[in-house]
Amino acid sequence: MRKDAKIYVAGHRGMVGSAVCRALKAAGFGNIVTRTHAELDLLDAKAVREFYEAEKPEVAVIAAARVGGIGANSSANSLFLYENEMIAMNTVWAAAEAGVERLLFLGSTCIYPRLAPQPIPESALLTSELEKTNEGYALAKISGLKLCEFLRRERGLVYHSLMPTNLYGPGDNYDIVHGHVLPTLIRKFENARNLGENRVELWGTGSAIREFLHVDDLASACLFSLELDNPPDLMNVGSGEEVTIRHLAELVREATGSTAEIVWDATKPDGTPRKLCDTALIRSLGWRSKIALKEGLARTVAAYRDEVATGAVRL
Ligand code: GFB
Repeated sequence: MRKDAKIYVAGHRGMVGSAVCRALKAAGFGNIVTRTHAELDLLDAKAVREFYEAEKPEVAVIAAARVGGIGANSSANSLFLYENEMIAMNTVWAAAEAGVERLLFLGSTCIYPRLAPQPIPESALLTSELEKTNEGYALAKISGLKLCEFLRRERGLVYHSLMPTNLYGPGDNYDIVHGHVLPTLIRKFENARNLGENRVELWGTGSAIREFLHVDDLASACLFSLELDNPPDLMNVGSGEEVTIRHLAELVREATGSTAEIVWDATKPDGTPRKLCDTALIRSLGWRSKIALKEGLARTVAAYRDEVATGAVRL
């Protein structure tokens, strides 16, 4: 990619989009186009078409999405399906119509079947049933990546996708009910430490296994894949570092300095039992993650404290 290429980053205020913008700027890409939600509603097909026609970006990175943890997804599958489907269709289709040469679409490893072989290879896509708690989100992301694949095949456009595993990092959403597990645990243990509470209630049984990737590692994978002349249609991005939710809780408790006892609410869902992605493909091309979970966790707790202190935190 030329350093002066005009690059549109959709979702630049989110955790992923802001990390992608940071990485692009650090790598010397200075011509980045963004729009806030108030300036451009990605659910509005006409507005998105007009935006692409007016701006004519050469490259687009689609990091905009309605995201959330198991609580948010399972209580609003319809909303997660509708909004993410519209965002994907509008941003990808209008890009093709406006002649955007290159597009990177971001999804999530929840597109894979609930009981996919572990570690999950890209070839597991659409081989069996999805996890019910995030079926809406997964279906929308599958549509988005398929639209990229079809456009590439039919029109020769280099539109491709990355599927990151569970992400965390600065700028995350710390909402106790709607957030993902890692940021929610940071907030719960921080609150317990600050308020001197001696117990923290967590969801499920703690037996589910998740893999976590720092968002700056994902941003580096985005730049890496955009620099490939002929990227695979779909590539997983992960750290290979798996933990049970129980162990994660202990790590977060330690990172925050809390001593609260952990209590499990087994009436809440565990979700997919295990979700480790197979990263052989992206590693074979030369990319690997750099930020280990313990280090990333320490950095994220520090970032959370800064965000709270400056009032920038998303709760
Ligand atoms: O990140 P998370 O909410 O979603 O993690 P998924 C859920 C796991 O953490 C479940 C446990 O096993 C929960 O039982 N958990 C324990 C908690 N305590 C808590 C808590 O206080 N809050 C939360 N949120 N979980 C998401 C999908 O699945 O993964 C999204 O819903 C997306 O669509 C994302 O794909 C990457 O990992 O289960």
